[in-house]
Amino acid sequence: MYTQAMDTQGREAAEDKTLRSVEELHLQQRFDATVDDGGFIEAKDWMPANYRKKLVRQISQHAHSEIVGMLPEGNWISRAPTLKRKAILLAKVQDEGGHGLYLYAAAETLGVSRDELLDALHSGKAKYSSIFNYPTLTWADVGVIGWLVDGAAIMNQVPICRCSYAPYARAMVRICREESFHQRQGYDSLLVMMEQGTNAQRALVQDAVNRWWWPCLMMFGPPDDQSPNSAQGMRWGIKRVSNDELRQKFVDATVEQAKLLGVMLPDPGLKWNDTRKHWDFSAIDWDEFWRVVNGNGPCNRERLAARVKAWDEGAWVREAALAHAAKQREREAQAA
Ligand code: BYC
Repeated sequence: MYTQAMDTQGREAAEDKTLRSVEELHLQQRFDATVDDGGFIEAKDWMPANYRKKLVRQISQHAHSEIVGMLPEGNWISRAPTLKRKAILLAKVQDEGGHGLYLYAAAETLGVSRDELLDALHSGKAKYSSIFNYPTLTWADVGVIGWLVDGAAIMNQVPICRCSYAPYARAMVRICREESFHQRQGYDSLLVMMEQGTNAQRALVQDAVNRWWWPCLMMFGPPDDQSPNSAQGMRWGIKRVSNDELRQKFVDATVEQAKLLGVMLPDPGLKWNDTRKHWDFSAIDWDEFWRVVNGNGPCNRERLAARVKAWDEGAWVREAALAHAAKQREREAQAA
């Protein structure tokens, strides 16, 4: 009797497993076909566990980058040179906070909680963009961040509007619109300094370009042949264009903008290649990139400490909001 029961259980389990895997195979085929056709996956659709994991990784890193990205420019809000520039910068930094929130919300649709994601950031486990570990030394840095950092961000993010995961793609459409305003305001601010400023102001712009150029090229990530996430990311339509291709597109677009602005890009190897129909540029210092990514850039510790401090000091706001929501629910329940 006992043995029979064991047998039955075993058979049922085996049948169940077979049934599950047929079902899963079917779901996998449907998923693959959608992704291969350039279609979109919604939060409620079946998806492979690794696809979910890869998305949580990328979307949360992206969200953290937006939030940490508020810090270098936030540093200049109280020192903006005019009321107009201050209002623009306030709006821009606030936009970055909003981008972080859309992206955390997109990551939450994959079944992770915001607390988990923020814990990973605050404990130093999660990555965020290397670019935000550099200091903003002068007002010209704010313009250069708009022009070059947001310019690189747009180049990288426009293809993500077609990412196969629909909630991420939808968030990116709005983010990209706002990023293009950010880039324009940065370029405009630099143009004013270059065209109407003093020699000292023009020198500040050139100095900021010299310091930000190479870190901006690193934003696109390691070279394709050293990018462990690229192949699967491209196959799944999470990534549409490769790190190196985007970096090249950015260089090609920026060289022309630099000419109009009247600044030099700090690379003696920058040269038009008539065969490739692209600008050649010198080798990137990937040791510096990995140093920064691994926590040893000029401002890594300062940035993380600022985020942890803001989180700790904001605890009372979160508690008050939760208490208010609980009271409201209670009142609604009593009224019903
Ligand atoms: N910084 O295999 P790979 C903004 C990591 S927000 C740090 O090529 P993937 C803005 C990478 O995570 C800018 N880490 O990775 C905000 C991976 O490590 P894990 C942020 C980097 O994912 C406010 C390892 O290196 N944009 O611009 O295929 C104000 C190997 O790389 C970086 C996004 O997040 C880096 N730069 O490609 C103004 C866009 N690069 O995770 C502006 C969405 C690489 O395996 N993300 N790593 O431990 C992406 O498009 C891709 O994730 C990346 C990297 C192109 C960044």
